[in-house]
Amino acid sequence: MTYTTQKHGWSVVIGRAFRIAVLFLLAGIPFAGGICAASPAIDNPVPNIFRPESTPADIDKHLSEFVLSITGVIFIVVFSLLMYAIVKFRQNAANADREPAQVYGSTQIEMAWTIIPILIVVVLFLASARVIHAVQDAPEPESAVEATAIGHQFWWEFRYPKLGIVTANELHIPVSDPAHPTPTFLKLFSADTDHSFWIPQLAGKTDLIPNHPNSMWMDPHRTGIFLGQCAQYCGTQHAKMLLRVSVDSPEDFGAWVRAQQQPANQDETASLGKRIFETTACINCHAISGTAANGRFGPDLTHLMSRSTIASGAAENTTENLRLWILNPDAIKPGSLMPAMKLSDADIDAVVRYMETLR
Ligand code: HEC
Ligand SMILES: [Cu+2]
Repeated sequence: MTYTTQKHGWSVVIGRAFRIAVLFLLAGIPFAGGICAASPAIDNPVPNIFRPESTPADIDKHLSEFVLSITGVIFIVVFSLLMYAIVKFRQNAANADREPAQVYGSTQIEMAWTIIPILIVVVLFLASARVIHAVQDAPEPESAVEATAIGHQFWWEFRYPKLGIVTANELHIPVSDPAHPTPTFLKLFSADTDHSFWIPQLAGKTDLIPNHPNSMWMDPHRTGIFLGQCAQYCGTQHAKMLLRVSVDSPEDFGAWVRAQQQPANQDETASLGKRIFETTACINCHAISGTAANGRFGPDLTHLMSRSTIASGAAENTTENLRLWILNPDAIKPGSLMPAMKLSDADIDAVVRYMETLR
């Protein structure tokens, strides 16, 4: 039998092996990297599932490590055998004119490569099932804080029904001391399409699905700001649907709750801006307690200035950004569902001044 042959030197073999190895490594990067939120004023390192700060995230991390080590061993074994075969049985002058030995059927080998993978899958399945049960079926203690998250294109609405608080994008929850746990139990809804609530250091992802309430919980072990991201593609501005969780000490959380429960500040110095706000379409989409504005399409603005970012973490909450946002939301978040309101310069200044009284 004749077939064309090509001589393969060592350099070609090593070059190919190197390229294959690089491909495998690249494939692993998204897994290990965590997410890099583009939110301003990050005082926390990049969110990372391998640095958990809450029980569900901790359990998830252990499972990830378990799965990664099993799959890592499989990778090393398969890759080593592959390298061995590539190098050992490569074509050379001595064997260029022959076909390798042709082997057909081996009950032993076929049994082995059927049964071992089945066992591995069963082990991974049982380990996952245990974690799902531990996280999903955890009982809610009396002392839990209850909140509701509603996903909107492209921002988060947070409600605390028992505390009478409505806010947006920045969730405040108390730190949970293991001796007196105060976990936060969240109910998850969606106002439009699928979203996913993901704070890598506090808990696994949970989807927000229209007409299908979901729930999740977290019990942060330390105070601080934790960043996250909508983790389910939900439209053009999905990438700028960031999440910010402030884990507060019990005193700070109490103070935050009391401040949020106050009606909106009625600052007379901003009455012009208030009048413009109340006589334009703003009030169809935004609520400000104690005023005629009771729209629910956009974020509640009653305590706008208590938030450090606007537009779901897309920009810092500064005078310039507020002005730019109201002038043309697309400049900050192209495709956002707030229209450019076409106010005159003077009117925008007045409205921004009013916004800045909403502490
Ligand atoms: C058609 C509905 C609609 C109208 C009208 C509207 N907005 Fe908005 N607004 C939104 C939506 C939706 C968002 C959230 C956008 C996002 O983050 O993707 C928003 C966000 C904002 C924010 C940022 C809030 C935050 O915490 O992130 C401010 C401030 C704001 N709007 C002010 C105004 C003012 C002032 C007017 C009137 C001049 C106005 N809006 C008119 C829908 C509207
Ligand atoms: Cu989303």
